[in-house]
Amino acid sequence: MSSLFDPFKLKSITLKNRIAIPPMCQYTAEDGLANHWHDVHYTGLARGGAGLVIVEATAISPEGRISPKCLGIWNDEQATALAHIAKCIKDNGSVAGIQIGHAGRKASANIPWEGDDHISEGEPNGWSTVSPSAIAFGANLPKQPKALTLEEIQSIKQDFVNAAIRARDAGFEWLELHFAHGYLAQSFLSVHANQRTDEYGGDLEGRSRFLLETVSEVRKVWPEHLPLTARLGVIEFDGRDQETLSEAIQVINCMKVFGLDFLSVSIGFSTPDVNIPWAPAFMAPIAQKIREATQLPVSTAWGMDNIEDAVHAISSGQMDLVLMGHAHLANPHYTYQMAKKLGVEDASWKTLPAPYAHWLAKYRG
Ligand code: FNR
Ligand code: XEN
Repeated sequence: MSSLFDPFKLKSITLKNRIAIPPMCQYTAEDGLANHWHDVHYTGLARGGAGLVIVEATAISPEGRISPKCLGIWNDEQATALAHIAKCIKDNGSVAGIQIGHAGRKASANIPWEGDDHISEGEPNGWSTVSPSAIAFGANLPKQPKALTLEEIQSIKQDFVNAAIRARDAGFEWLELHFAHGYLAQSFLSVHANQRTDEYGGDLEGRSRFLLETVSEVRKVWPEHLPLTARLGVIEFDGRDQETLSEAIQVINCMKVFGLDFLSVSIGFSTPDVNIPWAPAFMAPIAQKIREATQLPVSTAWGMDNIEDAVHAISSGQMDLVLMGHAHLANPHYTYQMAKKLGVEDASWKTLPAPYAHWLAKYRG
């Protein structure tokens, strides 16, 4: 059995421990461009010691941004700024990952601290949204999206491929396709959002086609020796959980055939009518189920925010990596502090308190 601070190897990449920081939007970009905030933020996260730092949801097209302040990777200027972030992460001892995605019918939203709702029609910083079908998410996101044409679907797949090429050339070594949280790809899979009657809707084969084709096309440009991963909502907590989980397992097994190396297990968020059983580590047994049913290495987040649950998740074989999000937002050195508690030393933490305390003890007696 593995321990939290054991290395994790996938393809040619070795993470120095089993702790990963999941993608978390910073809502501080202009025109999709990363800036000094992102450099400092991601440097700090890497410096704190996690084996993997995954850069926030980065849009494959302007319309694919969740908000006007989200990162983008649809042009070369953006890719250059992202290359600097990848270097910041690597120079500070972590593997640099990035999540690429399209927000679909949840796009064109105000940033959380300005409402987290759709930007009204006609406002200069908003745009019209797209989805498999013309069905709004509802609740805080009422905008009715336009149903994608077959031609537009092909073009969005190509946007994913172009983004993967830019991520590769920018120096990222771990690519995560955003197939979760009610954004475009998850919407194709979900009956809540997809009522199409053509080959991209209907039965599971139709609803999973966009996801499988995207994995397959991206795999052709993403280097074979680097991990290709996806974040997928495998459960909605909408009362249809057995069916949704069973469908997810079938789709993940197909994605594996098309070249997926790892799955970040998450929640669908395709409908506001859910009853999520919030509790510490509540997604861990679901991640384990996916791991056992697909034989893919997996991670999950959602309340994995204390050392006991993190240690247990890895040592009991529930998952291969633990995603610890807001714990690292509150304290970028959270990994380092867990290591200290467990008595793990890491030479790369040379300016952090533990070695410094050692030096003080030596010279002060
Ligand atoms: C998120 N989350 C998220 N998820 C994702 O797949 N892409 C993203 O860009 C974001 N952005 C984001 C921003 C902020 C501010 C938060 C708090 C969360 C979800 C995140 O990755 C994670 O799943 C949740 O935070 C739950 O994990 P923790 O925080 O309980 O460890
Ligand atoms: C549906 C909300 C799940 C948590 N969040 C996920 C985000 C950004 C907002 C918060 C994401 O996946 N980009």
